[in-house]
Amino acid sequence: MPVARPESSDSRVIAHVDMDCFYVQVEQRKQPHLRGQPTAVVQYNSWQGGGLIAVGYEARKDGVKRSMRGDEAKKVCPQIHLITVPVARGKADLNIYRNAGSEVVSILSRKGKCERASIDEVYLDLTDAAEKLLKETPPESLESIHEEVLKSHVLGLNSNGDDNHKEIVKEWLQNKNGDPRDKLLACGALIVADLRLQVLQETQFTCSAGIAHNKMLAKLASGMNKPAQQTVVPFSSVKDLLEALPIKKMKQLGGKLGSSLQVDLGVNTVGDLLKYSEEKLQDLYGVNTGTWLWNTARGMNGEEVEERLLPKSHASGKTFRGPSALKTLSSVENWLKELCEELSERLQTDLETNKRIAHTLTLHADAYKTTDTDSHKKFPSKSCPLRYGAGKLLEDAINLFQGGLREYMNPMGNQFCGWKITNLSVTASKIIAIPSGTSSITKYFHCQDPGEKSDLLSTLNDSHESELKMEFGGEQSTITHDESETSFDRVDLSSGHESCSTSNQNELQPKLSIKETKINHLSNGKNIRSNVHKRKPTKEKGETSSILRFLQTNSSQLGQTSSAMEGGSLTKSQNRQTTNTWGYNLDEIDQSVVDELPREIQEELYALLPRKKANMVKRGSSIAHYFSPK
Ligand code: DCP
Repeated sequence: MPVARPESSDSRVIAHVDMDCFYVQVEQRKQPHLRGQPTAVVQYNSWQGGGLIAVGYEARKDGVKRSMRGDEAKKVCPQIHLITVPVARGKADLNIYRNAGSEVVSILSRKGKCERASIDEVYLDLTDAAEKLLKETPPESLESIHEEVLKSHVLGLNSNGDDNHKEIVKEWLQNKNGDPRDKLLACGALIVADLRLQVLQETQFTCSAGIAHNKMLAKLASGMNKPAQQTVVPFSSVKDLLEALPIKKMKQLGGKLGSSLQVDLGVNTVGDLLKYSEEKLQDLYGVNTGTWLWNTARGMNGEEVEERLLPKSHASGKTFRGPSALKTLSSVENWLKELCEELSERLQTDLETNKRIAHTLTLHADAYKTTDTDSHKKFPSKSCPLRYGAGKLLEDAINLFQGGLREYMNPMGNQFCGWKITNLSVTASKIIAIPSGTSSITKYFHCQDPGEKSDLLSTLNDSHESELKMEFGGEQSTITHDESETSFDRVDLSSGHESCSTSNQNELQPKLSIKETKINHLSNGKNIRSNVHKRKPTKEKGETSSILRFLQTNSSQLGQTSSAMEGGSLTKSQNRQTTNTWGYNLDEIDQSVVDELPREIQEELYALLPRKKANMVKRGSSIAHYFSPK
């Protein structure tokens, strides 16, 4: 349900930029001879020539629509070029489109807060840039204005198709006596036109844009004049714009809520909503949605542009139409393997490139029952904490699927047959940047003197290195000891492996019994407080074999491995005397071992592990192997 947010200011300058027939442009850049030719991109699916997912504007002129299949498009436009999306693992591989989207985002983010909203669209908050421009070089002071700005559509100017269009727009842009809010939008139009030209020059892609005082209006406007054009929504034009706008065209009203407004209230346009009081709408749809509807009818929307250049989640999915629907657990597992491998690669790339960690894995499926009248029941989506590595993702995804299937099929009758899966996807979400500059586990690996660099760190380039530099002491990295509560998860080595028992917790664990760690977040200079450990120990103190004690040390004992680790097990007395550091470089640590560590430590390690998993020295598949004598 939509949530109303107070309009933060009606003089913000917000732009929504949307690429034109994006996948087609990406393909045309790859194959320049297709430029100017009717072209469409089709799904990887040979049935009736595959479904169209992007249609170039030349083909649209000939009547080709996205709802068509390749064969139909060929009938309508025999000269059309149909390009099939690249394929990997038996499914569409969208990487080239994602990467092309990233190229565009990196350009559009040059002038203000930038939110990547999808593979080919972004929101920009250009308020500061527009205010600066207005102060320093207001449009009225400009001798000439670029063609691209003059081609803008300004709602309410009634200049479309007019021979004098550019003159009329120029007058509006340079109107000394104009509404101050319009002046800001005029500056926004100049900035956006410039950004769009930069995108064209640097990527060869065209895009369209809407420029308004909020996200909702900007989004509405960007689609009004395509391709390669921009539309401005002055405050004075909002009422007319919304009056005639079909209710279903409004973002968030395309579904059930919009249908209810049509059917239950007879509301057909956004303007029709104006006759309802806020209280009435709240009575009908709840407080939040009621207020949101009331605001929407007036073109008000307080949603902020979030600073986000990277996707919010990663998903890998596949549709199985008609006879290709999946009917057995093993076929589902085979596909989950493909999907999890793809997801794992993308997570790894995100981790290495952007130092971000995903926390939640969700499995979605569409299913129907062949034996049941209850065919409308939805297959439940299931989530769990995300574990890195394709194998672990797969294991968890299979469990989630089976959990969903049990619920879907109603296990009372224990009937698991007669289902078909038509869509399957795995999604990684809650992606969070790893705080850099923390008082870090890395100091426990080779040459861990706070002033020294580890082997790994010294191989990193300067900029990376400065981000990874560890902060010690003072407010920036305060570790609170809490002897009474052991708050890190223990890693239990007893299951089938050598066990290391710890007798003296206070001696061996004080530095790691952290309740709260203040982390100096170097990237934004703010101190953020992280409650790192919440989980309870699973064993009594003194009984637990924990990796953590191997990670506590002081700088004078660096580089030493425990001489007491004979045969992988330690006696109580040996433990008391031991100086325990891990004598391994980070890149010697096997990934499956990292997976056994507490999540907070995993996050740090993943950020540091270089992209050379293949080169990793495999000591063993379990943490226990790291405790044998060196
Ligand atoms: N896309 C897809 N499946 C869909 C819709 C779109 O894979 N059902 C892909 C192909 C599009 C891209 O997403 O090129 C962006 O979708 P848009 O809806 O923005 O449409 P286009 O960019 O293709 O065209 P337009 O110029 O109308 O925005």
